[in-house]
Amino acid sequence: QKSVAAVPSPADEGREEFRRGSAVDALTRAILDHLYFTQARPLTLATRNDWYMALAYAVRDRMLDDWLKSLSHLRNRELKIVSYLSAEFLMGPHLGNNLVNLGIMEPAREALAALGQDLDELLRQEEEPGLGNGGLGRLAACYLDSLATLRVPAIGYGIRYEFGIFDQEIRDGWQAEKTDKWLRLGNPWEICRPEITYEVKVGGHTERFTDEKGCVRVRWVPNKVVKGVAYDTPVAGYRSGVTDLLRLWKSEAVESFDFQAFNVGDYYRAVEAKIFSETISKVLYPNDEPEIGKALRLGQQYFFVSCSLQDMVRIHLLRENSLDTFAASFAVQLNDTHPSIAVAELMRLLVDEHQFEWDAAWQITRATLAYTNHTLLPEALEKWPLPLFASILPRHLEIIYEINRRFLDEVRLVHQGDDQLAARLSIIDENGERYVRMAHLASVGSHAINGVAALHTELLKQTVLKDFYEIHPELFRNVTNGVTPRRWMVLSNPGLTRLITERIGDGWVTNPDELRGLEPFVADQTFQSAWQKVKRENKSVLAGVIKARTGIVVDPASLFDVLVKRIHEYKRQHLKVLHIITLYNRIKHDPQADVTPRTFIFGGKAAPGYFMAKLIIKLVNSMGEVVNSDPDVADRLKVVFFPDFNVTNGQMVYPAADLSEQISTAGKEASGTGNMKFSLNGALTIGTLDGANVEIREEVGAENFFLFGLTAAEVSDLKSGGYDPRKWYGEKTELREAIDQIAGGLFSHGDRGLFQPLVEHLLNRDDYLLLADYQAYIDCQDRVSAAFRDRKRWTEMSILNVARMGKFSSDRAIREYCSDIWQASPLPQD
Ligand code: CRA
Repeated sequence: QKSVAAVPSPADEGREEFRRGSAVDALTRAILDHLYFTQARPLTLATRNDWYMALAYAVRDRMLDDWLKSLSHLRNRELKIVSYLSAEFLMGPHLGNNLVNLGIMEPAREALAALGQDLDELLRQEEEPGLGNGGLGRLAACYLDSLATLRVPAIGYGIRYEFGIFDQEIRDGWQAEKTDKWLRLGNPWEICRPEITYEVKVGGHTERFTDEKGCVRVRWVPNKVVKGVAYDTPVAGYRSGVTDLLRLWKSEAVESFDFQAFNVGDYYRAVEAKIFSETISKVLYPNDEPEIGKALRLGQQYFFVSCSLQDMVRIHLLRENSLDTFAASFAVQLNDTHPSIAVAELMRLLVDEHQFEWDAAWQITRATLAYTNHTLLPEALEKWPLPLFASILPRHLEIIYEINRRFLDEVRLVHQGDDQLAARLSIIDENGERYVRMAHLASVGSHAINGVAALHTELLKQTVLKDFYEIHPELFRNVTNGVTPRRWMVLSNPGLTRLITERIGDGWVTNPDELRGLEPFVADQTFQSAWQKVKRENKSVLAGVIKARTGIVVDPASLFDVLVKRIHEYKRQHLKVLHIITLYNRIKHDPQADVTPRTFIFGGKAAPGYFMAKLIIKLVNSMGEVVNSDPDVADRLKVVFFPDFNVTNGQMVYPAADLSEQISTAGKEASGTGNMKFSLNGALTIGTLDGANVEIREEVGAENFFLFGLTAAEVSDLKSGGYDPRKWYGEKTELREAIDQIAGGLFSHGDRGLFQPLVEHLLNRDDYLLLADYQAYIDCQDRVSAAFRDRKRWTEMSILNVARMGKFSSDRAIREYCSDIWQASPLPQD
């Protein structure tokens, strides 16, 4: 005891100032210290990565006090912990964001300069953890930032994929995928917790037995057991004093298990089991794409959900001695259906492992879980073939049958005789081959169901979850998505941040409604030119990067017209292509034509198995080659496909955009969040009434938004009336010309076969109504071109867009989740 007391506390002021202080000299000492003691490098041999690592460790040290404090809060039974279950967390590079949130960007820059290092270069050294596909994963990351900033105790639970989203290269105009080896040079942000591990069973069968109290219980006898190991990454709030936790699970082999096999001489079975175990967290799968139904993916989902729930049970039992109050300790959010097996797993833990009665367990489960739906696309709704499901999760299938039986009994009681209704609501799809419908499982097991934008929530209630809405309208709510202004403004657009802060102070960073304070300056000459200058500088930087990565020279004075997001037919990148070809033809018909100079910037990855999306990338590049090299165009149009669009690249692209393209077929894009990032950085939007575009337009004002196209209702009317794309093709000359050129090989060196699948699809099916929306889009783009020529008016609109974007902060969204769904509150200020 005595000797313990004699050890000075690490919290002693001054003693370890260099470990925690944010003054320049403290940071300098800390960086040198890590270079030597952590990286084991003398100054003379230090590589850029060594410097990056040393800096990262120095920054991480500065998060530890808050982090440890937050971890100890987890034991405080008064506080509800938000547990965000997500198969994806697209965090983006950590270093810059942590410097911003800790408020030490400038001291770090100075400290490095004194050491002869350039902070910007070290920022570029970080390989981003691409543990997500796009919007859904990035949303989870923005929400963690807001939770920590708002001081809400939270844990993000997910998978530590060894290979995240592939790196995209463009070869001969085609996408080529490269394995993302993000862990290659080490990850200074994570801390492995080898003592926080859980076993996860897979496969096998179940057995009934009578326990010592005479109750019939079920035992699950798996044929494999996998171990999950926790890897923790701190998530610092913006100057909030709170650091939340991202806990990702890595799968490993359970030693006892393979030894067993080894002992009976089955060495190869043991090695196979080990390989299977390590495969679980190997690679991230595409989402929002046609469901692939791979066993491994179901394995991944169950793996991380089981580890996470076991972890929550452990934490809860540190606070209380019974699981009765579990729902008061944790609010668990299911980020889409990927973690929806949580419904059955929490039931299994309570009933099989903790001997709860069914009804009590069910009450706790529903009180704990809530479900966010992120897509209406039928092909992206998860459902698992029954035999596959049974072979991996036999016990869960039994539990799901029981949940379903009880649920459908209730339905039948209220809606007597309506067998159709029961069949439609059933968790098991029995039309033909049988499936487990994960959206139904999530809906039945949750106390709240939400969509991610007002329109999306309405459509959810009218279509995919119509029957659920009719029987339980009180479960439904809307929480429109948001993005964090810290990463998407302060970090990525320092020029604009400075300009705004000079005028209205920096309160807007955590209270973006204060951006309204910019409105009085819209017409102010000096402010306008400063505003234009910032945009111009951002465009020049991007132009430099474009030149370096693609060889294409673009003019920062031209209109930067940007379409970056995953490549998908519903997002209609090919509608943009038709627009560019139309402008090209206008120039070809009249080389003197008065065309507003534009740089078209595309970016985004295609799912590796999505042929049409890959063909669209090829089309953009092939068309770009023709347009970019045509002397008649005389540089008035430039087409760029910016390779490997990810968070890092997004941070350069959004601040440099003049025009944001949000042109999905109405009713298809659940929300979109790129649309928010653009607007927040002063781009104007051209868009359909889809997803959050509707609300963005409401906020910024119809006169500051370029709207075109069919509404969701018109889309479904048109489709039900038997849509014939050939009618539009026949009527619109410019459209016909563009399509004929693609088909005729103008962009494929005469090869008429290359783009045939695209053309054929457009002319014969056109599921996403490009042809029907074409003319409205072209006309609207003509208005954009005219507007851009009036620089003053354009700048006013740009300022107004930023001033009115407050609603789309993820802080607002998180406040809504806290009050309407989680009943969670912030930690008191210390
Ligand atoms: N692809 C939607 O399509 C939405 C994000 C986040 C998506 C986007 O419109 O902004 O979610 N859906 O809510 C999805 O992943 C599984 O469904 C997306 O990222």
